[in-house]
Amino acid sequence: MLEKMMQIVREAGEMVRTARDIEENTHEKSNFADLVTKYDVAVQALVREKLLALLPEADFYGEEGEKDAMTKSWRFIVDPIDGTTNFVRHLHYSNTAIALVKDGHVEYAVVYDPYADELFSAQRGKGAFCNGRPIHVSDNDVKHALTLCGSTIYDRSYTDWSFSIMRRLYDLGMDYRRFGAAELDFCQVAAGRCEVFFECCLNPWDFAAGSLILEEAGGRVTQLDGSPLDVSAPCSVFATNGRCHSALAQLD
Ligand code: LIP
Repeated sequence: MLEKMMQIVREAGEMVRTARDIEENTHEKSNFADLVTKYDVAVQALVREKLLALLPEADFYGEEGEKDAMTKSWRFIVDPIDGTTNFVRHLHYSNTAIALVKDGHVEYAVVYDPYADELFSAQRGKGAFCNGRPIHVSDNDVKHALTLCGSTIYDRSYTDWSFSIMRRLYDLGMDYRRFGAAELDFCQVAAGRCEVFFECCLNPWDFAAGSLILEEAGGRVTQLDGSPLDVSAPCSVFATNGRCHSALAQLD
């Protein structure tokens, strides 16, 4: 199953990498910061067709368009282009993310960055990989932690909370970055390149795949109040290399 998901996400990535006339085919969804392009829709259609051919008995829950009622044990959770704004603005930090969930637990995950040609993958209990090579979180402490921030740009009611957490993490750690594609941010922590990623509210397609990859790389993922993630609904995310988690707990 994982190998076939990797083939599908690579095919999706090639559509993203070779996209043309992006700006002309971009529209607003819920507000000016919530964008969708014809490529988001096309990539999701391609991925949906191939994944349901692979596992017809699964639900499909993608960012764009109609979402299946979640009635089955198996469910694909897909972000066809995570980092859509980066994609539209030619800031090459976007990915396609696919998680396969069974009874609410992510069992398989792939996240592919076509610009860097980095395919992150994990199967529960079998470790995390980047292009087939094992990856593991860093052992850096809080003082040496690089934090990746999310800003929940689609709902400005989270702005004060987001910047309050960013300031507290900045004061305790080394520095912060804001890259704009959550699933890839999880993978940077999993690969040991950064130590923390947080966002005050994310949809399941923005965290389901990355959360398994990070856990399988030795990291820890909770909501900001320390409770488990819920892949059936939007929630906050607090993802670390493990060593930094308890030191930074109670950020909510
Ligand atoms: C994006 C996330 C990002 C978040 C944005 C947006 P999209 O996903 O990856 O972390 O801050 O609001 O949700 O919409 O580009 O797939």
